This record gives sequence, C-alpha cells and structure tokens, in this order.
Amino acid sequence: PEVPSARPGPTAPMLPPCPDSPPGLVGRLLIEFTSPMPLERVQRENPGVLMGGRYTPPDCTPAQTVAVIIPFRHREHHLRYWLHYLHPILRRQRLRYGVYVINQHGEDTFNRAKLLNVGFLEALKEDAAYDCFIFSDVDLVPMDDRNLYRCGDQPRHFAIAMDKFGFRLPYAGYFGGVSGLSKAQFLRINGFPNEYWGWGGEDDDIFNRISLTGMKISRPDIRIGRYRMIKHDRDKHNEPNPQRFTKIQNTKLTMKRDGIGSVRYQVLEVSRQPLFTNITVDIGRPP
Ligand code: UD2
Ligand code: MN
Repeated sequence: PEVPSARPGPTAPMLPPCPDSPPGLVGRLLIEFTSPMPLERVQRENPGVLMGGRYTPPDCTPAQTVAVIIPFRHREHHLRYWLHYLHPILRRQRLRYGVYVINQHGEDTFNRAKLLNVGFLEALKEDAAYDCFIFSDVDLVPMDDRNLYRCGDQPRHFAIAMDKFGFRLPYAGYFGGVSGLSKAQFLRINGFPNEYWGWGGEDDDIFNRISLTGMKISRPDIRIGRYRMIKHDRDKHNEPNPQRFTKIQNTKLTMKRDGIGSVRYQVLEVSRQPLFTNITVDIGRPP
C-alpha cells in the first residue's frame, strides 16, 4: 500500500510553535490621530491580512486563536485608525486572529456589553477554534507592542494606563477599555450583562463577575499597558445610564440569569471586509 508522505504539504505545514516572546516587537510606538487615514491606504499596507480580517503567522504555530471583538456604531473614522495601528501590532505579536466589528443596528440606546456577548457567539460560529477573546473599544490604541493580546490563566486587563487618565489606573477595580478572557473564563462568569443600556457600569459589572467567581485580574506592567484614546464627545443615544450605580451593587443576584446564556438578538448582516468582519445586529432596546 501507498505510505503517506511525512513531508509537510501546503495544507498541513509543520511549523514550530510561536515563541512566548515574539522576536520582532519594537516596544514603544508613536501613536497619533491627526493625519487622515483612508481605508484604501490601510488595506494596501496590510496585504497579509485575509478577507474578514483573519491572519495566521506564516512561520510558526500559535498556541491560541484570538477573536478581537469591537462594539460599534457610527465610528468609521475611529475604526480606520484602529485597523491601521492594530493589524501590524497583532502580526508582530505572532497571533492567529480575526477582527469582528459588532455593529448595533438602528438608533436605540447603545449597549456595549450586549454587543460583546453577540461578538463572542458570532465569532465562534465563524470559527469554532477561537479560544481567546479580546474585547476592545474602537478608539483605543496600545502605545507599546509588548502588551500582548493573548489570554492567560486569569482574565486580563490590557488598557491600564490611558492618556485620558494621566497614564494611571483610575481605580483598583477598573476593567474598561480593552480586556481579554479565554473561552472557559468567559463561560465561567456567564459572559457579560445584557441589561446595561447607555454609558457606564457594564465594565464594573464584568469586574464583579470575575471577582465573584474567584478569579483575579492580571495586568501588564504600567509602563507597557499604555494607551491612546482618540478624543471624542459622548455619542448620541449613549447617555450615562442612571441605573448603573444600583445595578453594580446587584451583580451577585443578576449574573446567573443575565448573561451569555440569556442573550437574545437578531443578526441582520455578516459582511467580510478586507480588514475585518462586520456583523450588524438588532439587539432590541431598553425595556
Ligand atoms: C469608557 C470605557 C469603555 C466603557 C465605557 C462605558 C475607557 C477607555 N473606556 O469609554 O470601555 O466601559 O466607558 O460604557 O475608559 N461605541 C460606538 N458607538 C457609540 C457609542 C459607543 O461605537 O455610539 C463603542 C466604541 O467602541 C467606544 C465604546 O463603545 O469606544 C465605549 O464608548 P465611549 O468611547 O463613548 O465611552 P468612553 O470613552 O467613556
Ligand atoms: Mn472612548
């Protein structure tokens, strides 16, 4: 009988595991949002990224497959900067990843955490191999590529030193901006809350979920976890949620019934763009 060849074919390349510390990192980066950033330019400068915003390192096999989830509505100009800065960084970090923009349909009140739940489920529908989920605001760009967008044995908070907070952690329980959980960690906390409509509180609820399940936040060095946020005004239909202060007192009671196990939504469109997958979704409106 024919003996199968041991030589690696094009479909099963035998690549070494990707190194723990990627060799091509550059460290501190210059980030600015002044020059205009046409999407055509960003596409031209990232030819290695496949349709839908997928990337796999050509020279090694990563330990994880990372879904980057971005909550979104009407921030096209921010997204162009995000794609321009993040694709080269994630590539240098030797990640196998995909970028998912979860676009809230309509003009009802924005709901960041519910969109992130949708992103988790929809990314897994695209590729069941995703085992690490990075949740990123569209307006946040890391200033140092040693801030590795990977998951570890505890939930990770990446955006710890932001320009708008004077490059300091604003409070010990702060978990906003950019965070990452493995699939198992995310399921352990029943995902994120679906009932925070409007601005604020949802990140503190997520922090509570993590603490209540006995996990601990892991963070990078304060010199490495630096971020720039693109300056912006508060969006329309994302007014501060007046219920947020009482809601975050009750995470222990609500987290079992409100989360990834109870999220209801309707996907209106999935469109694979050159640098990201856009998922437009109807998530309803506050009761
Ligand atoms: C802070 C947190 C953010 C979240 C929010 C409260 C930082 C850096 N970030 O962000 O993680 O906890 O407070 O909800 O502290 N978005 C849209 N369109 C909209 C509204 C929001 O795309 O109309 C998305 C977008 O990805 C944005 C994110 O939601 O970056 C957070 O909203 P924001 O940037 O208005 O809130 P901000 O900067 O106070
Ligand atoms: Mn912002």
